[in-house]
Amino acid sequence: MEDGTWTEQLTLQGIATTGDAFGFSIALDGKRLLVGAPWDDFLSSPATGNVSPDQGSVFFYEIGSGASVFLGSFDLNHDGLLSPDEWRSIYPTPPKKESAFPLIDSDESGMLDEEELRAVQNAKGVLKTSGIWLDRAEAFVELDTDQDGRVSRAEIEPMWAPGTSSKGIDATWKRLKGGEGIDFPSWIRANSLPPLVAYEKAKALRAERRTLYRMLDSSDESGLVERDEFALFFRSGTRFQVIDAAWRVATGTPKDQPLPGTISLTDFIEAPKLPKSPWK
Ligand SMILES: [Ca+2]
Ligand SMILES: [Ca+2]
Ligand SMILES: [Ca+2]
Ligand SMILES: [Ca+2]
Repeated sequence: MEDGTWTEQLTLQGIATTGDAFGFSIALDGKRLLVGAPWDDFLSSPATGNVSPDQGSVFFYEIGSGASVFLGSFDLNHDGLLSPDEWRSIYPTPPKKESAFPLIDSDESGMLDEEELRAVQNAKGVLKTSGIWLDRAEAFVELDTDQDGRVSRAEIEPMWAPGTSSKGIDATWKRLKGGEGIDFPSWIRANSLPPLVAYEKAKALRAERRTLYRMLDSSDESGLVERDEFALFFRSGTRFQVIDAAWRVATGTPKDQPLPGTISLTDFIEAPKLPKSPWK
């Protein structure tokens, strides 16, 4: 199996929980992985919370393809390899002496292939600049969700923590001269992208919240978290005013508005503030 980060791309149906036999069958094809959960339950009606049990699902995962997009973008003669000249052309200002190339060219072929590029990810020391390029490439592939070859203003938002005000994001976007979207070469060469460390943290938090949402919903598997499931955040006996106040914050409900009965997965993931998880 190839090294890299496996990201869930698409669930063809349902949400796997205990008893769904997630991983009952798997199929691996190069960069793609299919995982079967033959007894997954399927939410047949989100409105009523009706669940059709044991309908089965297939989960679809794909390995990050930052290195291949990187290679494709800077491989000017389309031979599937990066020559020293093509490599130098990536730098906004090529350095007098380029020392990274021979280090990345681990088979000493005089050319860089995709595997050699992939090995540079998260590199430090002499390969720091190249490491950042490849990390940026990976982030680009993840963020360009409509795959039009540009990261748009909306697509860059996941680089910040949930609940970040759009003002700060707008300022960064302006500084990056983002306009209608940032194409791949500009993304790699950009002076000041938001820090990838913060992006990784924001990504981890969102993934954690996604799992938490499923856990909260596991009492009735309605596909939605209701107010009483949200109460699982709190010790039994907690005053309902305390829970309601947290519910108001989580659902982003203004003071003069009545509280909603449910919170959607997206709103939950992007909530400015959630109570501390009771399972941590
Ligand atoms: Ca080439
Ligand atoms: Ca090589
Ligand atoms: Ca895009
Ligand atoms: Ca529920």
